[in-house]
Amino acid sequence: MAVKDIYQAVVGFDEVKAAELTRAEVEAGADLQVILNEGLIAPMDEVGRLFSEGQLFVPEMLMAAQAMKAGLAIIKPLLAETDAKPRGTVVIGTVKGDLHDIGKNLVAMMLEGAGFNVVDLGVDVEPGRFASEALSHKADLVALSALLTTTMPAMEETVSTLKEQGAGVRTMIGGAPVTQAFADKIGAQGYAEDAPSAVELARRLLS
Ligand code: B1M
Repeated sequence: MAVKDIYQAVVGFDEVKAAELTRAEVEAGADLQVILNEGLIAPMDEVGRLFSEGQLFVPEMLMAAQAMKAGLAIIKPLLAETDAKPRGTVVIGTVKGDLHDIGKNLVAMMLEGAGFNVVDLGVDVEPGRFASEALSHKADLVALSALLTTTMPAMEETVSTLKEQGAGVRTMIGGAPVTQAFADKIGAQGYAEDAPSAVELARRLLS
């Protein structure tokens, strides 16, 4: 039994095994950062790579993310007791008027798996709420998702509200109808096409 077995459980989409092995490694005294980085974050990078290459699809990525979350749930309370610093805080949500959350949840899980502290506001989130939550959580980045062409204006409104009230927080957007050109037009700092690229972009924006 070793941290690499947790890695294998995550890339093998085995939620139960990922949790059991993480617990066993914690009890055996393994370093929490090693479990996090090598057992839980590294396999999500690999899953993201395989997705980008077209070797894995959304359902598999979701299953891997669930396995990663099962392990993360065990070490998170223990990490909170140490000085472990997250990579940054990301407030994420689907914009006002839009109830689609599958892609947004995937992005949130991948960001969490990559070591970010993620505050998920859910769906149908008002621009003012994004701003107030970003301020109260001292967010480094606000991530907006939209799946409807009719809710793209709410994305623009949210980016403007964040500029007015969000104390300089960076913004990134994504979702099927959204493009880099739209991100440029509304003044968002970044656009990501899918969940793995959202992780890459967040890393870049916060580096
Ligand atoms: Co709706 N729906 N829907 N729907 N729905 C779409 C989006 C639609 C394309 C279907 C169609 O007509 N072909 C269409 C939108 C058309 C348009 O605007 N251009 C549509 C419509 C019209 C509607 C309703 C208006 C239908 C009606 O009631 N008449 C209604 C609107 C409700 C509302 O939001 N106010 C509606 C309702 C629903 C359900 C509730 C039934 C359900 C949502 C359930 C849920 O999310 N919990 C639903 C679903 C499931 C879909 C489809 C079938 C699938 C969406 C999905 O989950 N895809 C969708 C058609 C389709 O896409 N084939 C459709 C899987 C998911 C993993 O992909 O969300 O694209 P996606 O996320 C990707 C990327 O976009 C990206 O990463 C993810 C993967 O890596 N990404 C980000 C997403 N957010 C990101 C954020 C980032 C970065 C990347 O950074 C912040």
